Amino acid sequence: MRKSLTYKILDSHLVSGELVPGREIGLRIDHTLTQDATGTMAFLQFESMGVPRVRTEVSVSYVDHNTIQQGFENADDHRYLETAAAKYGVHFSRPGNGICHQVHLERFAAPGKTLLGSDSHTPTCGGIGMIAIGAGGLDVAVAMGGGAFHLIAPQVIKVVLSGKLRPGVAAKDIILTVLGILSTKGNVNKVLEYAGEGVSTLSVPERATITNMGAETGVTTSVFPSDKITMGFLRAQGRESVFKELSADNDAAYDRTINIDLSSVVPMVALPHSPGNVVPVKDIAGKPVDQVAIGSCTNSSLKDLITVGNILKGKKIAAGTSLAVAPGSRQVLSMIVDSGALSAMILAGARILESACGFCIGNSLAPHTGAVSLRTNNRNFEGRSGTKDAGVYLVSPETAALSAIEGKVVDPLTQDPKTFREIPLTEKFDIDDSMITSPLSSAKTVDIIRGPNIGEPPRPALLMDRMSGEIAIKVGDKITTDHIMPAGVRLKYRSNIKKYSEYVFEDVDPGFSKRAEALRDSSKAVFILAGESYGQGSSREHAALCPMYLGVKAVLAKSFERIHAANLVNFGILPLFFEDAGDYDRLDRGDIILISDISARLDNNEPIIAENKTRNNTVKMRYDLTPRQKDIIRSGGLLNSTHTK
Ligand code: MIC
Ligand code: SF4
Repeated sequence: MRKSLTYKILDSHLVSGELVPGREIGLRIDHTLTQDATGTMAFLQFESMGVPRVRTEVSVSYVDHNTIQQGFENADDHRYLETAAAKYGVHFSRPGNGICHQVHLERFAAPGKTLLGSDSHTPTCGGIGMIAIGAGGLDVAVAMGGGAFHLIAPQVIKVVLSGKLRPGVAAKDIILTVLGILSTKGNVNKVLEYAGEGVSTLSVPERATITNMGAETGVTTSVFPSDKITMGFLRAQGRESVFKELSADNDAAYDRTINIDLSSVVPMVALPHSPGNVVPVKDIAGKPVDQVAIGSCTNSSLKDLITVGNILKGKKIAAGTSLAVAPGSRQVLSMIVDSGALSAMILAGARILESACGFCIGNSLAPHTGAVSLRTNNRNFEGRSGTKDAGVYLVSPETAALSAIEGKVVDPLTQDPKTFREIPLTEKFDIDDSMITSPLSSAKTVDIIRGPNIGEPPRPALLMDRMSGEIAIKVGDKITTDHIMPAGVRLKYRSNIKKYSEYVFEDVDPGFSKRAEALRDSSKAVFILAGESYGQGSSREHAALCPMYLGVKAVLAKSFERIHAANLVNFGILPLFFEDAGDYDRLDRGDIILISDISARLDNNEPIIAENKTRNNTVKMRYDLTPRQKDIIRSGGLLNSTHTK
């Protein structure tokens, strides 16, 4: 059969299962990527597996999320990660070197390879023709140890691009258009594969903007072909030797096709509080803007920032509006110095931030109360910016820069097209890998340094066949992992599970953690009741690990997002969904629930019955677990099952 590009790469990495959509497959992983906020736990888990050195072609540990270093915790994590990388054969990208996805694209990514990253925006490297997938830290730890990554063989959606973007319209507007079509739910176990003659009009970093934010649709990943433009990018990075031309077979079969004429794409914006709330920028043009923030792994490439510099040149930002810019990498930063874009930004009044996640993860630059904040990042979940009642609007760098000058939302299409100077493809990037420490050839002499913030990863208990307990929280649809496990100022507790667990559902229901703990301590099971698409967003496994620590045994939801469902299984929590979604209304917080006969029902694929002792009713719950996942659940999580193998 003629193959899609996705299936070609999957096929060449298949180690188990049958490559049929809907079936579980195991993949060989060539590259792994971790970042400090998920990486510390991933390395602790890797250590507890007892593997002496990583068994991948390339593994890189980045420090980009927690770089604020308020207190000793972040710095302790960095030192732990640096020493662990040296011991286990991992490249270490030091704080200040840039955001993991941007740096991986620049310095490591290679067409046709697989990449597993403990960050949901790992698909960024799909822009260069990799199958790049986000997962929980534990899955990445297993891949570092040479284990396969298991996933459901996806359906493939072909996105055919034709034509060319008009001046002032950007790659960000393409992915926002795709989000407008697909929304943020209902796309689990799908891949977006880009094709068509419009592809050759987009540079690799523009393609990466599109694959990066594809994560917001909930797909497994997104991928572009590898072509002459890819070759040019790799040559400019001094890495042409890894180039491989890749595309789908002619007439490959797809599960769905979406056609986008680039010349008709218009500037788009995602309104608060979901990346799927997409409307044309013209619909909100003129709205006063308090803050503009340009950066994040979606939009901080050299082209993005040169575009911003060109727009700001000779202009000043409006009084009453602040502008901050965070270049995606040290390479980008040094090149905007040379090109003059940086001085244009500084002279316009921009605040220049470190090359790191920064405001995107909400650990700095929280907007003022009730502010309108225009940002180029990929997520605008309520409260993620650090200010609960601020409204974050996601836009392109073009829209952001123009709006900073005017102090109100500007539609780039209303400007003279000459405002947007054509930016030629970069022929030579500044190459300086001195902030990446290469692994030592021998690990013998390395001592891993652990500060007091670094604890042991807790292990779940074996599956209970009978769970008796209480629904400790009832939440609605589209609960993100930011709702479950806030990042921002709490990020520094990522390696201290006991402390971090105090903040589970902090913004949704601050009493949850104490309530759950009390139930756990009286040997009661804790249940979470949720609506559609539970666990959207980040890959942070802490959204499963900390609830597990608090005694959560099962989540009863209408539906789950892929990475989070896998994380729940990895930590021994049952992800159960309603056979009849209407049953959600027949349960409430505080209800006493009994679930029995779990093992036998899992064995026989029978529904699991939740008996509601408070309301005297029963509800039927289903599960989407492969035989391998059932084994993991029975052993009380992946670490237990990996360890005992
Ligand atoms: C995010 O964008 O939400 C993060 C922070 O990068 C997360 C990872 C994390 O929570 O550490 C992600 O996207 O997976
Ligand atoms: Fe960092 Fe934001 Fe990208 Fe997450 S989305 S990796 S926090 S820049």
